[in-house]
Amino acid sequence: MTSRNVADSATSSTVADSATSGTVRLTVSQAVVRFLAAQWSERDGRRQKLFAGCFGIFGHGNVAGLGQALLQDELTSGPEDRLPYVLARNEQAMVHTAVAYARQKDRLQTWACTASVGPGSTNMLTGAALATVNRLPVLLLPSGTFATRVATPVLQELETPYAADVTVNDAFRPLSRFFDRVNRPEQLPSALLGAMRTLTDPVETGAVTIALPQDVQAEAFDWPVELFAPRVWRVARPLPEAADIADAAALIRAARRPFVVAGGGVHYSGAEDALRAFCEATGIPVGESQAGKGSLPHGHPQAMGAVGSTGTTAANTLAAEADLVIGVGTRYSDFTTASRTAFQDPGVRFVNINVARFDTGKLAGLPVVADAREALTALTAALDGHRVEAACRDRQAALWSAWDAQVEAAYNPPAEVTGALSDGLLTQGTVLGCVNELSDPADVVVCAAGSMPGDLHKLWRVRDRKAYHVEYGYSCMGYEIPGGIGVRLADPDRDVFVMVGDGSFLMMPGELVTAVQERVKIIVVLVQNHGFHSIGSLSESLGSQRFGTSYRYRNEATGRLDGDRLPVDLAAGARSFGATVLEVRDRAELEQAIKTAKAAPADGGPVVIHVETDPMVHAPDSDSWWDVPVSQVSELGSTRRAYDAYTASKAAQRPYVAPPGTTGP
Ligand SMILES: Cc1ncc(C[n+]2csc(CCOP(=O)(O)OP(=O)(O)O)c2C)c(N)n1
Ligand SMILES: [Mg+2]
Repeated sequence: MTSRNVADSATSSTVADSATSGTVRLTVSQAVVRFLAAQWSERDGRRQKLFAGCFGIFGHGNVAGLGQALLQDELTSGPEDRLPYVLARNEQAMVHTAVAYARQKDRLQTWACTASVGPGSTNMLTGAALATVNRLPVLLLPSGTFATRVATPVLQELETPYAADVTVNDAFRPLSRFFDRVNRPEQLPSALLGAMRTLTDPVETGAVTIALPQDVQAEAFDWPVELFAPRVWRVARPLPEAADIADAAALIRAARRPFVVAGGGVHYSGAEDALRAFCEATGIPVGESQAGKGSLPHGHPQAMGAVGSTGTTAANTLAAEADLVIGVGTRYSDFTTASRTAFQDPGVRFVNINVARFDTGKLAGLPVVADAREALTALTAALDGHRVEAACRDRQAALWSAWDAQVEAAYNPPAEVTGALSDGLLTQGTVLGCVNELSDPADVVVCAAGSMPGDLHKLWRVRDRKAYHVEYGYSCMGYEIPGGIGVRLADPDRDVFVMVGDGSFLMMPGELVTAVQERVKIIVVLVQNHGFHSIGSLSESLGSQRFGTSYRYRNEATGRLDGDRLPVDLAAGARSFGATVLEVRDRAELEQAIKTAKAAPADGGPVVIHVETDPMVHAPDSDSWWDVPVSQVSELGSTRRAYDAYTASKAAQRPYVAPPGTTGP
């Protein structure tokens, strides 16, 4: 850090820099910023800054602490040493942006996020949960009320009668993989080191929180200069145990119908080529979770696409028949296992390759604790010459072409479907098809909640390993726009298509302003269907009659929310934020708008394509199930009928507890 360029040495803290004392006098906030700017990550011999910058929204809790430190950094540090600051519009959103950035960077880089005391900080809680659920690194710096408590209670302080040291920031504890509160400057170094260790550990990573009381942020201290020396954190690739690989290979050789479930760990490890080599050598087919989609490119003979509740019929048929499931980097969420109904062979067993021992134990699988790329490479070698029967491979091809024909029909619906659409609206399948076909292979599609994640999972043809970004660990409405910004900041050479429903848009439209401010080009495809179509369909299937899922006036006659549609104009709303908005009514206009958006300048800010769809045309069926409990007693016939259907489906649910290597049900 000796290269730091200090503008005003008379007032600068670096006056205290001394080779002899070996200390430097800085505030806690200045120390945080200086430390973060000097952290690097490294994997496979490549190094990058661990922090691309710091998002923030200031209030009295951080304006004079971290705010002052970021200002001083911006004015006095060279571009190489700086921790760039970006103003966001909502604290939850800035965490989403950071997390999306980290995902696009394979968890090797992220951002810090500073928020003010109270609501600013608690706004970050949802982002924290999303990061931890998805195992994506982000550093959160919530501000706390005075550590000294001199004038307690201060503005926005939570007073807890039975525990004077509880603050709202304690709510971060269950959501964080590492939490510390720095009440004294002396505590900062160990907090920072613990935070970096966690962020760069592929097993532990997630939200990392260092709570900084507002008075402590401004407190000066003599820090050892070594604290700020550049530091490199190597992101590990743990190797598998030889005995585990031998056992896994023996199970695969003995299996008649093995099937791979590829999860997000394939991407984070960069194991796509290793997976492809494994599949090509063995002929074993692959189904993908949401996070794992794109592990094999569309069109690869072993790529059966999405598996589970929103899966393809090809992957789901093979999953149902599999006698051995090889999970690679998957958490086995309920969507992936179709709530534990996807694997129906009575003798099915599991081999679980995962860097996290926690995940390897799931479904009573054989644990192979290792980096996905390393384990797959070792397994391919151990299986030398082994191949599934030719008939299995023929079956994969037949199942896939049957499914792909359904995708084609969803993307280009036949005249009998389009002719019956209300008001000549487009189907959601047509919208996804147009974007899929007119985007470049490397362009990234971003989505998180509503009916589109499921449709994208089934339908979207992924042609590049980093081109599919659906957040479905937390499935958080409002992630889409800030997430798209994060992807674009991480990967400015790719166009980013943010697919967002009207409901999700209304949750977090304000980050369009951040995209305008930073001139970040994201192409937002805003799908207007006047409410929560996904939950409406779910509600109907569960006997709840689409209750409360449509955006309508309260009807004076009925007293219910079943009046006329609300006169919201989301296109005008987006325009008012400074975005370029293209409104389309038919397929030709949509295609033209996508081309116009792609041709828009790279630094021209967000382009919003507003399209209205007919939500009643569904994507092809997955032949699958998702466990959402239905009321066991009801005065409504619709609910009683749904309960009967629910109990019938529930009968297929299995615990998967048999040990690996055993036979029989
Ligand atoms: C923050 C948050 N609140 C609630 C939900 C539950 N939820 C899932 S999808 C959805 C509706 C999404 O509506 P929209 O974005 O319009 O998409 P559509 O269902 O119409 O496709 C809701 C309320 C959620 N996932 N996230
Ligand atoms: Mg909607």
